[in-house]
Amino acid sequence: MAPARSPGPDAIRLAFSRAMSAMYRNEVPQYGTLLDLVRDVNAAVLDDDPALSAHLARTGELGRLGDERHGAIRLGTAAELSDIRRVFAVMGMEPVGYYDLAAAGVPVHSTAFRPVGAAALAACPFRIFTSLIRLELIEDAALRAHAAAILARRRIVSPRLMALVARHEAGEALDEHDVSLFVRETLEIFRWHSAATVDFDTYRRLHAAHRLIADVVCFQGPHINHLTPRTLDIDQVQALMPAHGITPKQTIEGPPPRRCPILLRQTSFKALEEAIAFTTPDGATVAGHHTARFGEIEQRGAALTEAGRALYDRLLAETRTIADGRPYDQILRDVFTAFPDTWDGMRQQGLAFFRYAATPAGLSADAARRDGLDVEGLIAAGFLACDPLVYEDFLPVSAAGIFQSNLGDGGRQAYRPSDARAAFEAALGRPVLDELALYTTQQVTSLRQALADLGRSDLAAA
Ligand code: OOG
Ligand code: NI
Repeated sequence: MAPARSPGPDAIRLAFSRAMSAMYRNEVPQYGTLLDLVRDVNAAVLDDDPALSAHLARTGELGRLGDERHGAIRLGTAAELSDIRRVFAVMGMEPVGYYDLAAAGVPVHSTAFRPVGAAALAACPFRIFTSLIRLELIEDAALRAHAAAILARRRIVSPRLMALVARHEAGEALDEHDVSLFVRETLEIFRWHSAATVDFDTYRRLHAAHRLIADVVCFQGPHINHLTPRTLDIDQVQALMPAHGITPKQTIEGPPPRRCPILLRQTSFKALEEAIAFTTPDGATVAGHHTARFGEIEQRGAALTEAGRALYDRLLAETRTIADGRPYDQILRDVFTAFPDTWDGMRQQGLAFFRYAATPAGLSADAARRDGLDVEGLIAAGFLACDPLVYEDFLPVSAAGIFQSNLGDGGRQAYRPSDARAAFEAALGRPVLDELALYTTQQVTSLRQALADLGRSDLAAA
C-alpha cells in the first residue's frame, strides 16, 4: 500500500491556528472588532507605503499578514506542560526561551512554543506563549494543597489526542483524517467553559490569593486567553481602539517607535467580564463572573544581540524609574535616544542580528576589487547586503505588563526571587531552546555562505 500523504507540521500548525482564530472570534466578538480594525489600518499603511508593500510581497509576508502571530495559555501542572509540549511538537512548535514572571510580580514562569526555522516561520509564524502557574508561591498551605488537589483531578488532553501524538512520536506519518482529528481535539483543550469546576467560595479564596491562580485552577482547561495579530502601525491601532468601542491598556509595551524598529511592541484591550456558573456544595448553581480573555496586537522589529538586549534592558529600566510629570511615551522616547537608530550603527556596534547575502554586483565584481575589503568594506561597496533578523520571541517586562493590565489592582505582588528554571524544564521534560543561539546560527550561517559566494571565506573565521 502506498504511504498516506501527510500534511506535515507547517500545514498542521496553519490549520490549527486558523481553527483557533475562528473559535476565538466566535467566543469573543470584541476580538473580531479588533481584527477588523487591524486589517483596515494595515491596508491604509500599505496604500500609503508602496515600498513597504513591495517589500512584504517580496518576502512572502503579505499573504500571511492577517494571520495571528501568537496566542497565550496558562497551565496548572507539570504533567499538563509535558502533555502540551508533546501536542505542540506535532505542529513543529518547540519551546524557546524561559521567562520568569515572578520577578515582575506575576506567579508564573513561561516559554514560547514556536516554529524555529526560517522556512517554518514563513509558512506559519503562529506561536503560543505558555505559562505554568507556580502554586508554591501561594502562602496559605491549606489553600495551596486544595488548589493542587483540584488540578490533580483534571485532564486537559483527551486519550484520543494522546494516541495520535504517540503515533507521531513513533515516527508514523499522520494522514489527512488523523490531522483533522488532531486539530479538533487540540482545539477542545483551549475552549472556554462558562461553568467553573469549583464552588464560589473556593473561587473567591483562590482569587484573593491571586487572580491568575483562580483563572488556572477553577476551570476545566487552559482556555486560550488572547490571540494577537500583527499590525503595521501599532500607535495608530492603539489610538483608534476607543472609537471602535475597545478600551486599550494605557501604554504600548516595549521600545518606543523608531526609524529602525527593534524587538517587539505590544498593546492589548482590557479583559472582558464574563458570566460564570459556579456550583455550591449541595449541587445548586450560583451566577458569578470572571475576567480572563482579551485581545492583543503586536509589531515586531529586529532581534538584538546580547549587547543590544543589555542596552535595551538598561534603558527600559531607566525609563521606569523616571516620574517627572512627562507622559511615559515621552520619557521612553527621550531615554531611548541613547539606542542607535540606524541599521549601520546597530550592526557596527554589534547590537542587532542580520542575515547576509552576496549581491549581484558583488558576484560580478572583479576578485581584485573584492580582495582587501573587510566585511564592512564589502557592505559599503554594495557587494554584501544585510537585513535585520526579525525578533520572534517575547519580552518578560512586556509580558508582565500585558498580564497586569488584565489583572487590575492586586495583579502585582512581591515574590521572593528564586531560580525556578530547572523545575520548569523538568516539568517540560526537556530544556528550552536558547533564542540567542538560534539568531546567532542564522547570522553566522548566512554570513559564511555570502562570503564563500564572494570568494572571501578567509573573512568568515574572523
Ligand atoms: C500571557 C501574557 C504575555 C505576551 O504577548 O507577552 C503575552 C498571558 O496573559 O497569559 O502574551
Ligand atoms: Ni500576548
